[in-house]
Amino acid sequence: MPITTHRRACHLCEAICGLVIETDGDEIRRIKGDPQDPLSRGHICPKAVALQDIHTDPDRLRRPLRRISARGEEPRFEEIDWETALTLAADGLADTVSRHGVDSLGVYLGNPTVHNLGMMTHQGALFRLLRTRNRFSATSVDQLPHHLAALWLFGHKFLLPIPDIDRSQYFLMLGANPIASNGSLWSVPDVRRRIRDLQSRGGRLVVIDPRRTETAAIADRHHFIHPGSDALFLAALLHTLLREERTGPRALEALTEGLEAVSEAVADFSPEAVAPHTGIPAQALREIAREFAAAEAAICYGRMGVSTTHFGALNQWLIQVINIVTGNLDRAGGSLFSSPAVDQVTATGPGGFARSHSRVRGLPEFDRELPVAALAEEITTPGEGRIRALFVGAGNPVLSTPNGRQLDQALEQLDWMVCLDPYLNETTCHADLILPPCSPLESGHYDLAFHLNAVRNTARYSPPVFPKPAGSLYDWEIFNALGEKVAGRLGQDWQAWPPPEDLVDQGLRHGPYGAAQGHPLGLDLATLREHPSGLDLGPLQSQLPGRLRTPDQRIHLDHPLPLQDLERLRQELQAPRESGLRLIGRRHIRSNNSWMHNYHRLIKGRDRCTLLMHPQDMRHLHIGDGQDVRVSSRVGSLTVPAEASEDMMPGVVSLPHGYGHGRRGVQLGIAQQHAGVSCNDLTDDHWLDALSGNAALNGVAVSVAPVTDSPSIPGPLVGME
Ligand SMILES: Nc1nc2c(c(=O)[nH]1)N[C@H]1C(S)=C(S)[C@@H](COP(=O)(O)OP(=O)(O)OC[C@H]3O[C@@H](n4cnc5c(=O)[nH]c(N)nc54)[C@H](O)[C@@H]3O)O[C@H]1N2
Ligand SMILES: Nc1nc2c(c(=O)[nH]1)N[C@H]1C(S)=C(S)[C@@H](COP(=O)(O)OP(=O)(O)OC[C@H]3O[C@@H](n4cnc5c(=O)[nH]c(N)nc54)[C@H](O)[C@@H]3O)O[C@H]1N2
Ligand code: SF4
Ligand SMILES: [Mo]
Repeated sequence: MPITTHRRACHLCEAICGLVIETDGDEIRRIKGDPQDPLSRGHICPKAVALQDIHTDPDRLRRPLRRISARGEEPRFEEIDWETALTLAADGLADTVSRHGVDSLGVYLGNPTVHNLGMMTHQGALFRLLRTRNRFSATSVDQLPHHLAALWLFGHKFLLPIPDIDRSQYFLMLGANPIASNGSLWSVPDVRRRIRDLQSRGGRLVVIDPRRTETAAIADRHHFIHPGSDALFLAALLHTLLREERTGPRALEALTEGLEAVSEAVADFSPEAVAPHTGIPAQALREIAREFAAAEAAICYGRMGVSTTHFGALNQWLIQVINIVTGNLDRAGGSLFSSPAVDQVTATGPGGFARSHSRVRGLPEFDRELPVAALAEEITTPGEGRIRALFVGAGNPVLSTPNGRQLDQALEQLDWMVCLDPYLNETTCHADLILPPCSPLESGHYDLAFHLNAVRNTARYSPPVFPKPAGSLYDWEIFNALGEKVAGRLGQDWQAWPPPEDLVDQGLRHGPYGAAQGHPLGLDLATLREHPSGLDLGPLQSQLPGRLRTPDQRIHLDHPLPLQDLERLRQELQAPRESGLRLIGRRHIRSNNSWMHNYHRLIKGRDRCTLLMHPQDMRHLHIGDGQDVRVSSRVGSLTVPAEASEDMMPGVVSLPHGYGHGRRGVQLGIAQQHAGVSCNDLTDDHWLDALSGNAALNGVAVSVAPVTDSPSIPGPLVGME
């Protein structure tokens, strides 16, 4: 057969790289970067080939599964046909809400939801029908603080300022490792080259991280910081900028209000006062403040390492206030809002916060979702509104949420559970039904989420590479079928949603480049299809005040919630810093959260699920390199090999998340050979950002002790504590 060339955006991470995929019949021959893609310009990472491995993986489910063993027993499943599966699923959902009320159904949606067009467009309708308040997602173990800061400052949860690295001169980066992650809330393919370009223009990258990461290694300067102390560092940075009057230029002043209140609130946070807490000398902080203010254009950006700490929301708010007061918001080379072709800012509501609270612990909702740290207790605590049945879509919360072991056990107390997922894994093995969508390469793709966060305005539609095999369903078809059946059971009206492509077409027509907006491009899906490598819509532009969604189109710096949280931070400043080891996470370029360990090409090589420790801490605790150690936190303990690393800050240990595949019932042949342990068996469902309810996955207090009496156990048994 002749070779066919397909062009497609990779949906696996936020970088949305353009790919050229060569196929021969139903086989993939080659996957390489698409040099014509205006955003990624030919860049790809090693995970791109995993698209092929996902597609051919024998463990990927092709037919729905029904559980045939009782709860508490070793999970066993049988394949069933789609009609039976959808009927059973709809019956389960409808029965739950009609017998026990809408809140007895819990919903958790995981990270791949936002990387999947059909899930983005079609999940909402089903859950509007079911009306439960017990909705959860990966947002509250991730980017919740960014949405809150955006809501408080700019009036819309999706108004996230994007670091304009390509035109910047100074980049202050806290708690992010884009060389491994390829960027987050910042779609920035080929970030290594962009950093190199920044440096060759005479610009500088300064990284603040408790580990000398792959990104820190290429930075102009790196400072270790005690985990969880960034809010003190940022408050002192703001304090210094304001005291030394290093604010300006004036452009934003006319748009902002409430600076005096902020100035007062950070008065106590001098560089000298915070230094013992952060570990960063006062002089170094002052230098950063001066360089940042003096740079022609500067960026302050922070990601997981500051979001998932006990001051996550305050961190993200402080970061944007620093960008605003130095005049770096809405400025080329600073941070700007994007203008995506399908604009989620105009298409969705602004989001709201703390309008209701979780039943058991009273944690605040955000955008009608509750913090996932509360999921287990909402299942296990008796009373009105207890979650009895659970829908999980594209998520693996047993491995990805704090105190995952507790959730693992809680899931066994459910009456019923259904998962929309292509794998039988640590979470889905608890389900009564698993509904597997077809392979991603059999679906069309338009990235509704990540064009919004990209360093350049571009748009790209990817048609399916392979036709959908007979007897399989897209994620969106599953949602439509469930909606119809559930509505029938509940006696409610239902209208099937059109295919995602139709919705993208409408979104493009009504977006900023669409005919409905009178734009000369008159963009629609047909036009976009004529540009298989994507359409370049230009660099990010200044858009203030027009883009703001605050009622008066001004930025109010004195929002009461972050200002009150500075009071909580002040208490931290006054207390002595607690001693003891702190646990942080890490990511690796060849992995992606919990679900990409089943591909030989990515997982091969040396064990990556190790506890990195500074040699000084290891000597002190009598731990040898490679020796098994017992790591314990308030909620649990596990055994893992220790690995000596001079790149760790002394007093800090690092373990990646997403491992722990050696549990019973899992059907991931390759991942089980590299099972590792789950970092979230140590993270604490009660160690949160008190303001937002976001999980504090970083900075968890742990103790580490050598395991002397047991030799290291190879293979899957390691995870089975
Ligand atoms: N300790 C610690 N924990 C963390 C983090 C950390 O840094 N440290 N990071 C957190 C972050 S940022 C995130 S985003 C979360 C992720 O948390 P989750 O989203 O809960 O977990 P994932 O590992 O992304 O699991 C994705 C699931 O989706 C399935 N899937 C993949 N593609 C598709 C698809 O196209 N359709 C459907 N229906 N299913 C699909 C996979 O089989 C898998 O079961 O983890 C969080 N947990
Ligand atoms: N290869 C790969 N790519 C991915 C993913 C993946 O799992 N693997 N996951 C994707 C997802 S869902 C997300 S959300 C993004 C995340 O993207 P990033 O946030 O860029 O990735 P992380 O590696 O989590 O980076 C967090 C950094 O914070 C540091 N850190 C920990 N605690 C602290 C602290 O208290 N203060 C400071 N200043 N730093 C701290 C850690 O050492 C780490 O270097 O990556 C995405 N891309
Ligand atoms: S960087 Fe992300 S989007 Fe690009 S090829 Fe790798 S996984 Fe795909
Ligand atoms: Mo994430």
